[in-house]
This record gives sequence, C-alpha cells and structure tokens, in this order.
Amino acid sequence: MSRRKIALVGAGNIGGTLAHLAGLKELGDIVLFDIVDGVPQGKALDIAQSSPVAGFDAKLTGGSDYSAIKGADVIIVTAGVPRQPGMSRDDLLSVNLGVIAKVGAGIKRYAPSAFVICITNPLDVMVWALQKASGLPTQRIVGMAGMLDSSRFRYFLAEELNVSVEDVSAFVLGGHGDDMVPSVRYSTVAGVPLPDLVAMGWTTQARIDAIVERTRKGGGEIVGLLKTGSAYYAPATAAIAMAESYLKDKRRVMPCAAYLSGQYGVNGLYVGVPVVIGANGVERVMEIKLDAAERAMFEKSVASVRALLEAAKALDPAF
Ligand code: TXD
Repeated sequence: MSRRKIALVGAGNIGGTLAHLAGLKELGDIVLFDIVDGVPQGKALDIAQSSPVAGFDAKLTGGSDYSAIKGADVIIVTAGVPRQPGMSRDDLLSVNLGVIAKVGAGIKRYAPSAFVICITNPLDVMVWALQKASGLPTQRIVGMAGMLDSSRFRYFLAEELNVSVEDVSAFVLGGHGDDMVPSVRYSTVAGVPLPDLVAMGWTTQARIDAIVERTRKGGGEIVGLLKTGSAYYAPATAAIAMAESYLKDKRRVMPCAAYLSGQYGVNGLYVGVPVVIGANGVERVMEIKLDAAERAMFEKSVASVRALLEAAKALDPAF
C-alpha cells in the first residue's frame, strides 16, 4: 500500500509541530503549505533531515501553491494569525475569515475527498466557514479544540490527584471560548467519576472548581507566558490524534467541534461535542445527558458561537 498524504495548510508553529509529529508517527507523506515562500520548504527539509536519526520514513515537501495539497487524504488547517496578549480568540475573526475562504477554495479544487481538521481560531466559526467555502460533506470537516481543552483538563487533574495522566479521562463540551464546559461528572480516574473522588477525600470541590476555571483559561495562560503567540505543542498533538483515528479507522471517541443537525437541540452550527472519528470522518455524535446546570452552561457557550457566526456573516456576505 502506498503511503497516505497529509497536507498541512499553514506552516507556522502548529504546522511545523504537526509535520514533525506526523513524521515520527509515520502517518504518511507530508506536505507543508504556506503563503510565506521558503518557510514550508525549510521546515520540510529540516524535519526530513531528522528522519534518519529518529528512524521514520516519510517524504516531506513544502510549497506555496495550492496544487501542493492535491489528492491529500488528511488536511490540517492552521493558516491565519494567532492571538497576542490582550487579544481574545474572537479578535481574529475578520482576518482569519478571509484566509479560510481561500483555503476552502483550495481544498475544493485540489483535495475534495480529504478529511479536514480545522485549528484556526475562532475555531467554531472558522470550521463552519471552511465547510461552506470547501463544500465538503459536514462529516468530513471537524474542528480541533475539545481534544486540546480536555487534554489540559486531564493534565491538571492528574497533577492534582497525583496519578498518571493515562488514567485520567475527561472531556470538555461547547465552543472553544472562555465559556467552554469542562464536564466534571463525566470525568474519571480509572472509571471513578470526579464527584466520587471528592467524596473519597482525594481532593475538594473547591480545587476541582479552580481546575475547571484554569482549563477554561488554559489558552490565555500560555499566550500570557509566550507573549509572541499561542500554544502549539499540545494543539498539534491533539490534532494528530484525530488524524490518526481517521487514517487508522480507530473510531476513538473524541470531543471535537462537529456539525450538529438537531443533536443537543442545536441545528446548523459547529460546536464541541463527543464524536466517533473513523474512516468515514465523524461517524456518530454521542449525545450525552446534561443536567440543568450543564445544559445552562452549554447553551451559554452555544449562544456565544452563534453570536460570532452572525458577526462573521455580517463581515462577509458570501458565507
Ligand atoms: O485549539 C485550537 N483550535 C487552537 C487554535 C489552539 C492554539 C492556536 N489556535 C489557532 O491556530 C491560532 O489562534 C491560529 O489561528 C492558528 C495557528 O496558530 P500558530 O501558532 O501555528 O500560528 P502561526 O505560527 O502564526 O502560523 C500561522 C501560519 C503562518 O505561517 C502564516 O504565514 C500562515 O499561517 N498563513 C497562511 N497560510 C496559508 N494561506 C494563507 N492565506 C495564510 N495566511 C497566513
């Protein structure tokens, strides 16, 4: 079997890390695309030169013409501008909307059969715009945010409870904004729900509440430290896990920004919910039962996504 092709649109901090991880995991041949000529070629060559020592076989190339992504099996989109300190994700709307319109047209022309993962912020609106601009079926375009947010949540919980990150399972629902909904009831350590761990005295409700808050602001914490951009190691790792589930038809259950057509009472929006990712893309949306408080938080988050979507439509009538 010939190798699969993974196209990375945007060869910045996340794009470069994606290329490195995809190489190390031997997911396929990799092409980096960016409007800045030289950067995708340079990163591709640098990573290719690491392959003999790291021990992976992959062809890595870079380009600044959309024909480079031709026939890709998976496309991961990070093209756009990231946040600077003091900026919210929503401040990126107008610039990144223009970028996504071009990327969507490129995908439509050169790789209409791909599975597409959008990372560009503001995430829930950008993935919606990318689906519109590319015309791909909704189940073949998802947004990456929930995997990152829940990985942050898992990490903080593992640190608090002094257990392996591998045994902590958690997920975050809703839009990728500060009103995302980290689910405490559905987060577990080796199958034991967090509320039980509080009852067992492993931690306190107040400490869990603080972790939920830190998770919500997890992206901003990194932006504040880096000062020149946003997180990239954890976002890239999360997106690669999604790509791998698709390429290997693993059918992992992952929180992703997925297109909802009635589930959770939401119609025609991309919002973070748990989904099964397999060879057909989003194979199933897992509709979990929310209690009244969770539902209220989820609806608040959905309302933020909807408001931003209206702002996007007002900026660009083509959407
Ligand atoms: O959870 C999440 N979804 C996120 C999202 C977590 C972290 C960061 N998130 C967002 O990802 C962030 O707010 C940005 O919108 C994207 C990309 O972040 P990254 O840190 O990789 O930004 P860089 O390093 O600035 O890279 C962006 C690249 C850069 O090389 C530009 O030249 C390129 O995008 N770019 C383009 N490429 C192709 N086509 C066009 N039009 C274009 N415009 C810019």
